[in-house]
Amino acid sequence: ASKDAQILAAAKKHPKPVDRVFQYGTAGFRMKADLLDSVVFRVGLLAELRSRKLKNTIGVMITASHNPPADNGVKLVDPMGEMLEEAWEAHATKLANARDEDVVKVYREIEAKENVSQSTKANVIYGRDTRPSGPKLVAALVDALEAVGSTSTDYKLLTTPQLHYLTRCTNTIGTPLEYGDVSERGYYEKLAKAFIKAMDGKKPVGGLTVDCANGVGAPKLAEFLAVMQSAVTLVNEEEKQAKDEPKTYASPELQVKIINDDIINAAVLNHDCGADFVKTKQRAPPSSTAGNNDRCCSYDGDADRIVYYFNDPEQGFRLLDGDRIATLAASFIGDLAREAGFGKELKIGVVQTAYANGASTKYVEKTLGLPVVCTKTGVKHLHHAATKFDVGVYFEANGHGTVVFSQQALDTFKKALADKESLKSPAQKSALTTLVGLTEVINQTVGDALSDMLLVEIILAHKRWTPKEWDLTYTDLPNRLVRVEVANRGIFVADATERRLIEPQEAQTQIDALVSKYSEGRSFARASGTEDAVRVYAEASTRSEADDLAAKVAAVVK
Ligand code: 16G
Ligand code: ZN
Repeated sequence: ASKDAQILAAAKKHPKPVDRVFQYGTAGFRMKADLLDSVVFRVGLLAELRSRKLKNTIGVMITASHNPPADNGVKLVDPMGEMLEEAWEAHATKLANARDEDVVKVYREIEAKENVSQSTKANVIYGRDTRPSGPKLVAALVDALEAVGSTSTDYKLLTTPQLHYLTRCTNTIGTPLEYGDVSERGYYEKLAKAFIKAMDGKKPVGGLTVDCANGVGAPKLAEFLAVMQSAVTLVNEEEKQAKDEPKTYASPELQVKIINDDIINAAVLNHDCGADFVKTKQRAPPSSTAGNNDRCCSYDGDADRIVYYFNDPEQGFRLLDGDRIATLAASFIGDLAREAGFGKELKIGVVQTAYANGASTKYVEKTLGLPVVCTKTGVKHLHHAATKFDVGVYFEANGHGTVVFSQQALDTFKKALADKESLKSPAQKSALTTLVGLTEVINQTVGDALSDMLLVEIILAHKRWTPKEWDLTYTDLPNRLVRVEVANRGIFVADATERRLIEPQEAQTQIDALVSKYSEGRSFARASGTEDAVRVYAEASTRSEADDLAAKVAAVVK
């Protein structure tokens, strides 16, 4: 049969539910899993087009992150491991909403509009989280890929950042931009080896409890820890082979206790645990038995998000969120760069969103002396802005984030380390070694809970800090986030920083008037990109003022 006939026949096996409108949003398509069959099928078609267009491998991830177990979702990963280019989000939406009999027509329209190469063959790789609906949705994806004759690889269970890693590796293997081995094992080994080097003999202060949200992060973290056992030998053998003065690295002795690792009972995924629970409820998962001052962290359901926390005997629960990870990383990398001999020519910057606590922004600008850029909510916006720096640290307060290094910065670091003549002191060499180790520990494609966790562990070990010292670097302004149900969230249009409403003007005028009455007051309202609601954020110098300001601004938008 012709390709068109094959697509049509396959599309009919995955009928679109009538009366449903789908939208490719900030995190792809996401909803109740039983509505997604046709959507995933059509994402498969689009992945094939995108792959032929770019003459590269495209990734597809089936996950609904921190959502409840009955939900699922799907998103596309571009060749270097970035999120799908925005212009193609519209194609995804259009294809997902086409009537079954129009699927071929829309597919051909996109193909023509984008000048998709006819002579290239597509290649798509894919993975999924632990949700029970995953295998059935994968089957829909495979039907699409077979109908259009794309080759593909099923990586089965993966964290979202692993799929991003594998996509980049697939597209760069054997080139100067090679990113790592194209396998899960390669991912663990790369991280483990870099972690050992960056730790450089330092030991973490005490153990770490990791809450894996009963999601895919649990088995993956366990696999990583197993690989780490043998990685010390690997690193030391490589040193012996490559260097005339080989260094002997010690085991970093990372003591991890994994909790919430039940991926068999689907009902417990993200339930009373995980990064989203901890961040929104501002407390540890009830299942945690960690003691006072014990270092803890929580991943989300697909392990692309992480927050740290501990219990302070005097103050109670203390959250160390994305803002804290960003400030910790920026401060440490800034120090290392200076010790390694780099000056102002190495541009280090921090990217945040409007939700970043004002105290963290002030700390970065005033104490660290680094520039801060504010973008719209959503990883792709932050990531994009971060690539404008040589070293771009980006985090959303909710724990999505990573650090990106420009190719030029990477080359400069490696060259400096290789150039023995110019290394002035052992301290400089050690700073450079740590810096290079960090660039390999940190997932350059997207925020990664496992990799971010290793980054934090390296920094705390180097500083010999407990979470208490980390918490003391600055004091958060009291803040409140409220969700407001409105008749039509579409009328709320924010500016590029999402800190102000362009429309309705009247609402912004009222918000300004309210904010001016509070000391260190700041508040904004923005339409959610994932829910039918408006979110109001407020901060002020005291808890009661922050609550009060949030309530008043909520009343303005209501
Ligand atoms: C999505 C975004 C997340 C953002 C959240 C905001 C990605 C991978 N995820 O989950 O970064 O914080 O949306 O949700 O970009 P909201 O628009 O409902 O506030
Ligand atoms: Zn996630």
